[in-house]
Amino acid sequence: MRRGILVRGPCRPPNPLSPLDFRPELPPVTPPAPQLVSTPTAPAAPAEDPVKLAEFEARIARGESIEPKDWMPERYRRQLVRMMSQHAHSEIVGMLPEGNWITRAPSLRRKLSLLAKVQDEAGHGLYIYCGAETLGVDRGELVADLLSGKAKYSSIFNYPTLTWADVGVIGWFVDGAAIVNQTALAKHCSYGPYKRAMVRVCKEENFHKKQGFESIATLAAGTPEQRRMAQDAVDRWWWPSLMMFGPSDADSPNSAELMRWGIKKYSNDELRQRFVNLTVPQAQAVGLTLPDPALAYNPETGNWDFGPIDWDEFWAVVKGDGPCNADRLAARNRAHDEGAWVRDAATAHAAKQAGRAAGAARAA
Ligand code: FAQ
Repeated sequence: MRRGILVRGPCRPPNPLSPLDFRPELPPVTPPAPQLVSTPTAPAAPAEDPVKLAEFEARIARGESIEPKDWMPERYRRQLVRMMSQHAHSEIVGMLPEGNWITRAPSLRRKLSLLAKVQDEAGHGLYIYCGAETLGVDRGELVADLLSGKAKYSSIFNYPTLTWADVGVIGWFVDGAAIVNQTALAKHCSYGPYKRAMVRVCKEENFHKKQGFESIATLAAGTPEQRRMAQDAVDRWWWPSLMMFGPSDADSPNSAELMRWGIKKYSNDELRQRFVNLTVPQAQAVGLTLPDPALAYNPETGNWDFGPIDWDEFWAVVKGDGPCNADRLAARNRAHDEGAWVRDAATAHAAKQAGRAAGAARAA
């Protein structure tokens, strides 16, 4: 994909040089200093009891986990609901681009692993919705916000999967980016349920990344046509994958508050840099080129410097004008409507069970 051009296409239908050896986190990088002072549109926090707030912030400073029944500032609760619900929606919508290829996987082995991966993403979504519910929100309302288009989900899932190689690159780049982001949450997030959920999610994402990279390594070592297909997928997914980490720190209204309260440990730019540092040697290992002429190792910082990100494209996709936004929402709405009978049956079953339990209690 050329920089700045949104591809319109069918939306439905320990050694970094070793392709199969991944560690979720890189050694520490020296990132550019975060510029979180400018918080363009961060909404003001409601007034809180100063004593409780000071106790809460002392707990955060001591590295204690905040649990659902603990006192927390309203802004902390709202930030977590926002972030966790967007994350859960991303996992659910994220099933669609790869789901597009389940019926066309090139072998039984590839089909089985893709089926398992897509199911895992569904599990992550449900798991994170459960985590969000510990903050006193109703999952039905969160899902309604997704279906109406009010809620955000990750920009990356608004790009089409045009060839089989896209499935491999999603595992490699998208799960790879998710691991970098979520390992930080699993290790450091101050909210206990979210932190614990991320431990299991990261283990599964790590496996997804391995299967994606292995698939791309196979294509890269295959026929010239397979190799071209792999390179084309890398070219199209690289920049959108960097955008997954969110706007640059200077334009990130939520980061300062999230970092102050220990929800996010690292800024968007720090994690993006970590991902680039991790991925460049992997691309070199399979002989594929990352589509950025400015990519260069910087011996002073120990980082791979990269070219400018097209933030106009990012915001266009976030605001609903990506190649597949409309299609993704339509697909989710269709699935929700077609699943109504399952929800009705589960509700009727629960009512029957509750009635039986009440009858047994009366009889005892
Ligand atoms: N797409 O102030 P910030 C996955 C929004 S899971 C769309 O920097 P924050 C697994 C942001 O919400 C991928 N919107 O926000 C998988 C905010 O809007 P709001 C999801 C974006 O929260 C793999 C506004 O821009 N991962 O891939 C994006 O500090 C394969 C300003 O941004 C997570 O959710 C974006 N990329 O940082 C599944 C991880 N970036 O709410 C299937 C947890 C920003 O103020 C297949 N989340 N925005 O209206 C996070 O780490 C953070 O929430 C960020 C955003 C980094 C996503």
